[in-house]
Amino acid sequence: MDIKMGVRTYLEDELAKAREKPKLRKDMYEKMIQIDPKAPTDAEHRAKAVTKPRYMVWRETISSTATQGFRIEGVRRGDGTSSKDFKTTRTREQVLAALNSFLQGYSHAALIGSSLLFVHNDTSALVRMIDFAKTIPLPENVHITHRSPWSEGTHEDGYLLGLENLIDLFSVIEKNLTMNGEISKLVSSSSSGKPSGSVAAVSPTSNNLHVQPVSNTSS
Ligand code: I3P
Repeated sequence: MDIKMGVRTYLEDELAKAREKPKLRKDMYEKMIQIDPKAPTDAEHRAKAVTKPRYMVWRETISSTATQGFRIEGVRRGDGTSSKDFKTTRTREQVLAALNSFLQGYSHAALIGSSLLFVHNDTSALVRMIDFAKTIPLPENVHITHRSPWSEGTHEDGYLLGLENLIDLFSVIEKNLTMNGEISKLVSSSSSGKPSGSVAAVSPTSNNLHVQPVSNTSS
């Protein structure tokens, strides 16, 4: 599962450049009307094109990016099926359903940990930070919280907001597991020597959580 972090997915520089030199994108207009034919303005319908920032800002608001600080980009399941159909997965309930569909009966593998890449099989799970193409140093004397709302010029990215919301959602999954008694089942089956997931090692609140960058391309 690939989760794109942050309350926005474009650099402030990209916005500024696009404002100086607006470039009309027909492909983005097409992607827009496939999801919501009413989304483009009359002028955009006439041009059959939109600018990239217009598309990106709209894209953040139809997904969970703008409100929750992350969005699911794609999932590939153990049975080989995959889905990229998460563009309008926006509410907490919709995201939770998508996370559950990734865990697919192996919800004891729930853990948290730029994009986050989540991988699990039936006994173990990991999370890696990936995709640092848009990771750049902050301008001098600019400080951000990674939590405050973004407005142009603040450079806030919402990364921690997204991470906290994700941890919160995985805690819901974990709580449901405890209520269903699945954790005690797992613990007893692992202590009886049968192969099983180690709940302690995969809990989102566990100290054993492994989150680390796998690329050194960030600047
Ligand atoms: C794409 C997505 C990518 C963006 C790409 C968009 O939209 O926002 O992040 O690439 O722009 O088309 P979608 O996921 O809805 O298909 P960058 O992050 O590299 O800007 P592009 O078409 O200009 O590559």
